Amino acid sequence: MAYDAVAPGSSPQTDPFTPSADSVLWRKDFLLGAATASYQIEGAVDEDGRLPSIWDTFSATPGKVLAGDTGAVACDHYHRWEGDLDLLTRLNFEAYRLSIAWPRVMDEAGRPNQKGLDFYKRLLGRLKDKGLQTFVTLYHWDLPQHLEDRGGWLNRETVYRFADYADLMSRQLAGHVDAWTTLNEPWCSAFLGYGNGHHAPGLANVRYATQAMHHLLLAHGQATQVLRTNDPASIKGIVANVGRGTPASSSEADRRAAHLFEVQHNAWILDPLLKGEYPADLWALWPGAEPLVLAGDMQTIAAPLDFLGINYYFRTNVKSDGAHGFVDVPLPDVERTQMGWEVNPDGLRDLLTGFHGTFANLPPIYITENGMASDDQVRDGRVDDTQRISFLKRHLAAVDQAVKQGVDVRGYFVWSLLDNFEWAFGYERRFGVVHVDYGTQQRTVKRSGELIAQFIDARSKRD
Ligand code: IFM
Repeated sequence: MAYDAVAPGSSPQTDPFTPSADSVLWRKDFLLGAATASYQIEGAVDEDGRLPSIWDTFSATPGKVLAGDTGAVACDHYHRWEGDLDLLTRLNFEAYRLSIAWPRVMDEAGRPNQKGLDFYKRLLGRLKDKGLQTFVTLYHWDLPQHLEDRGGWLNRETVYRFADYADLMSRQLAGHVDAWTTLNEPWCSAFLGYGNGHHAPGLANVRYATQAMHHLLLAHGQATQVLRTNDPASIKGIVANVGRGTPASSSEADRRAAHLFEVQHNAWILDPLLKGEYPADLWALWPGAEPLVLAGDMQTIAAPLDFLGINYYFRTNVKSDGAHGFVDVPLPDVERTQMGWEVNPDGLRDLLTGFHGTFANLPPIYITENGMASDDQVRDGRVDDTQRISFLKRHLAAVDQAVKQGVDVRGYFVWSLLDNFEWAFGYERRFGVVHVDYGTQQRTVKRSGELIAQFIDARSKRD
């Protein structure tokens, strides 16, 4: 399949990555980085005082993760972090987005675990020495298991424990962090974790999902206040995964279904953060599933953000389920990734311009994740990830179009630096711009990584 319009005689594998001359990508202050997350790369799950997380428990439960994979070793980044940070500089990235494993840095009584803290101090110190900007996420899904044993995100106590954790981290790491993000993708934590059970902790009840979401957002709001006090020099935000829903037909019912899809995926998170209220249509979709909200909660949740992180992967075509919901109707003959996700760069542009039109107080945006999985193989020491190269070019062009339509997008992080543990899909799905051989832990820069490196180098040399 051809993924890109290419000049005769050229090939998308070898074409340099060259955005249009007037693209925002040429602006030297448009940050280009790569992202990872603790449980997906670190391994070393029982070293130096790290406690079990809900993902250790979930992945050890038969049937929950493809092929029975777990994050016990992952990319062994806990031991190989120096080489991995060298890859970032080899690829000329200007920023790195990582997450901290909460169970690595605090014990059950909330006391600091010095060895875990030292790991992140060394890592962030090295990134600063290398001149990279650091985007640090406090919660990318690895909740300490002892908190889940007390109800996890269904228990309001977890909100207060998260604020304590934010307090510890921002006291310890102030000066090492350019941008804090409280949560990565609360939709996944709440809906996949508590609503349909596809992710840890594996509970399946929509009422749980809405209560978990409320507590996650409240934890974000409380943590943001703490971060502002302890580390005033950094910027603070949250990362939302957003979904584009399009109607399967022009019927009123299908257009309503597409609207409800976006309410469930986007407004459920963005409305409380940016308007201080849950979208009323969410309760049309899920009657009677309103969470318990205490006085003052919504004000805490809606405290101003310095930036909003947006993660975007695919578009979903939906139709009415004949009642008050929607069902997916995957389009035939469209380009898809190894995940089966539809490739649709326009969806990213349309969501960004839509948010810009909807929210008067939309903060500056960073695309904190975008990328795709493919079944990449090393052949003769090379990985020609043709589809990824084309995917990245087209999504970056979509970001540029959104900027030209007035959206304040300040940077872009590819997901991911390394192939890694893709949650319920284990190690089969490869998202990295660097290939990882899980048998030997050998890293091989893919062609996409080489082309990104060439572009950033060329940009740095432009007047
Ligand atoms: O791997 C995940 C990441 O942890 C969160 N955002 C989506 C990615 C791809 O599924």
